[in-house]
Amino acid sequence: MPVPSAATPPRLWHFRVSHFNEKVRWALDHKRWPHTRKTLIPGFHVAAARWLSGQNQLPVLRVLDIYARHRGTSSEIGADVVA
Ligand SMILES: N[C@@H](CCC(=O)N[C@@H](CS)C(=O)NCC(=O)O)C(=O)O
Repeated sequence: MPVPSAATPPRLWHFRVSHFNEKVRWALDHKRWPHTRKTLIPGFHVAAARWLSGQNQLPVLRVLDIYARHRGTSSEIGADVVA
């Protein structure tokens, strides 16, 4: 995946403490992708996760300028970022 523009950086919706979420933070940091982060609280995350991605789990990386859609699993996100 090409590096997204800094004008519309991807937004990572995540839990601060979670290995799935850490995997994606690591991939973003490793590739030095400009991005913003929104930390959610477990239990209160469901509405946002569902609205963003149609499922209940985090992390979700919102990459509007590339795919104009939302990505779901940490494995998909990590593979895209490090590709
Ligand atoms: N296969 C998913 C699993 C993600 C996952 O299990 N996330 C947990 C946090 S570690 C979660 O969001 N749990 C809350 C829920 O299922 O409502 C991925 O790799 O992203």
